[in-house]
Amino acid sequence: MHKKIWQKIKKHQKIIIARHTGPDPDALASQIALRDTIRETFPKKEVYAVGASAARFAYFGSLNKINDEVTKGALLIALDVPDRARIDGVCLTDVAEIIKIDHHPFMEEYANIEWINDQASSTSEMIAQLILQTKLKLTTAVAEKLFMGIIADSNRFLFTNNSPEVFRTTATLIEKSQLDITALYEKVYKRSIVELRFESYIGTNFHITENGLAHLYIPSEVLKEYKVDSATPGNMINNFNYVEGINIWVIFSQDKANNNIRGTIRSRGVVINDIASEFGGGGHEFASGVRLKEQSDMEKLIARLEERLKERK
Ligand SMILES: [Mn+2]
Repeated sequence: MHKKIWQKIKKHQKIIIARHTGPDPDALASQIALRDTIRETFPKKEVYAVGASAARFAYFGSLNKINDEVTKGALLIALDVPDRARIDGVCLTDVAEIIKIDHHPFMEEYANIEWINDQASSTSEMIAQLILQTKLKLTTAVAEKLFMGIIADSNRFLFTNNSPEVFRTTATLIEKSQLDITALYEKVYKRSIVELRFESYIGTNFHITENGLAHLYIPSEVLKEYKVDSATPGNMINNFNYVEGINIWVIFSQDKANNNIRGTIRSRGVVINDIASEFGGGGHEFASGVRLKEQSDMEKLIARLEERLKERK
């Protein structure tokens, strides 16, 4: 697979690299790292990383704006995105070829080449392997981004997809590029006092059921009061792992701008992505998200998750 993808990269003059909407560190890290390694290896190629930017993760580097002319006849590499609907910033109909590189569970086939490894910790891990197995150049800046992508998506190897392979790949990145891990951790994990206060709010207000389901709805007034936005709860959801008596935890936040409710779900050892997809969402087995129209959908989702916990007993 590495060779096949390398051949395609070699062949195309114009390459567009996209990833999912609402980018997280893994999506951005893999995207910008792949763009930069291709540019480094093939200085004459036109390589673009597209999609909406995220101010909060600006340390990964900036993205490119493209027009329709660029899209025509280009190779599109879509990263970290299992379904075409969530690809950000590019029209699929005009491109010549599509390659998908992803670690989410399979959703639909939309590419000419699909490299899916749902056992990988992150898309960044897959891109690191691609670089290490081909003639793509590994610069320090590229290695730093991939390292940050891996630790963000695996939560410093805390999640379940931690094969010996990911440790080996990460060790190789560190060794080859002499990475200053402490400095990189600071970039990824430094947060504001506002977030700390908001985290306390969530911990204090969680409703916890008998079966170990913690849930909370945060209306926009509360988000305003804490000076955070509707995406913040999703970004801090992993901080509530390893709490005794909590097996599934879900935070809903009102998204006034889009007139809906964002829901972020996590669990420890309980599959939840099938339930998320019943509500039009999706994600990984133990980490999923949804967008809901009404508060009544929220109640229904909570009831389904509660049922799942009861079945387990
Ligand atoms: Mn990912």
